[in-house]
Amino acid sequence: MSASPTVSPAAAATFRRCWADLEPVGREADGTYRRLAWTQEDLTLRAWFRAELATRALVEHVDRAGNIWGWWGDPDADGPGIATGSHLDSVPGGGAYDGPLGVVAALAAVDELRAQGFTPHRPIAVVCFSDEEGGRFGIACVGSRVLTGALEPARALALTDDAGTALSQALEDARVQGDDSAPAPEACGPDRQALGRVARFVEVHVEQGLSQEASGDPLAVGTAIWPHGRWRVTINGTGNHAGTTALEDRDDPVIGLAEFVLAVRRSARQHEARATVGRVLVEPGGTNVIASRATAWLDIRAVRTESIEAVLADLAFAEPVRESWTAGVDFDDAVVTDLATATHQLGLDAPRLGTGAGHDAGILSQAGIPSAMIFVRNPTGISHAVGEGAREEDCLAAVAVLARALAQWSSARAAR
Ligand code: HGY
Ligand code: MN
Ligand code: MN
Repeated sequence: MSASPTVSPAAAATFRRCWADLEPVGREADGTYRRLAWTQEDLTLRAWFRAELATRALVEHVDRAGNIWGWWGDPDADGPGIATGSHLDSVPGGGAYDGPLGVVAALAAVDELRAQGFTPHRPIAVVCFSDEEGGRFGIACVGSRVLTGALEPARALALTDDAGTALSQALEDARVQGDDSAPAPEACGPDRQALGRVARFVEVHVEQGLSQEASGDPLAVGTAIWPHGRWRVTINGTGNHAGTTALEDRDDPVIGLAEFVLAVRRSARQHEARATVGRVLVEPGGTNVIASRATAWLDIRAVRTESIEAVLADLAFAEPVRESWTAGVDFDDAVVTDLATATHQLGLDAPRLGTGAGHDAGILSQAGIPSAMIFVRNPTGISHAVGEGAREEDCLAAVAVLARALAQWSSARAAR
């Protein structure tokens, strides 16, 4: 395999410095990251991103959903333009790369183009989407879904976190703490103007799996996102004393929860789906108390929607309530082809990969913006947990390919 493409010293320095800036923010003692939407960690990251835009004289536009765009050139005069970026929020116990890699790669790609003396004829934007993970309020891609109209603002604003704080309150709190990029709840909603500025979107993302490590491919081109959804299951019981209640007198919802979780695994295996119960709530939660209620959140994904429907049919006994649904996405062929070509021109052959992970690129694609992704090899394949990672050499290769694609797409007024 030929040597990986790389970037100018300036762009490599940007990558390293940005990574060093981000590394301590929201890092927990066990090495995972807790950067939940609109918490202090997120506000710190958002302020950091805005400063990075200002450093590069990228003109800041914050859309009505709180996503932050930095434009090189004027998209309202010379657009629509080309956008690239990702998110900075994490899941609880998250890794360092999921999201930030795409944001830092975008900033480094701008620096790479400037180091090459490139001047875009079409505007280029670096974007940081808000609340992609849904780690606090329970629905993924809130920023891009509200932006595109895929999520009603009223529903989004009413979402609450485990402490019962509504998103609307979290936005108000962020504004009080000085983050004027947090939309006022009453102004939060779709933003056709912001969306109309974007002709194409590409997201660099750490691979969330081991296929590239196994195949020895530093980069891959993301071609599709599997359909996936989230459901909530509530099992009611009768609270009682753990020591004085005979087993035959119990109505313990945790037993039902255990049976449900095992049924999920059986059905997922039968229907070739990936179904997960990663979050449960047992109330009231006393060690010496038989619970009165158990709640489980179910995440189901599969290559085919029919597989998800089959799993849901098996689990109908538990009456799952849908909280979010994302139809499968096939990314734009022309964007995929251009990314694969740019990679090849830089000496690498990039396999084309579908993914079971959701991304803002998928939401923008569903809103009609031609999009695709560049996946960076992850030596552990782990994501959403400690151990998530990528080699710097592979990250810089992604920056080189991203810069080349941005240059190609912004060199002339190409078709959308
Ligand atoms: O859940 C997902 O697939 C993404 O990480 N938000
Ligand atoms: Mn992500
Ligand atoms: Mn993620």
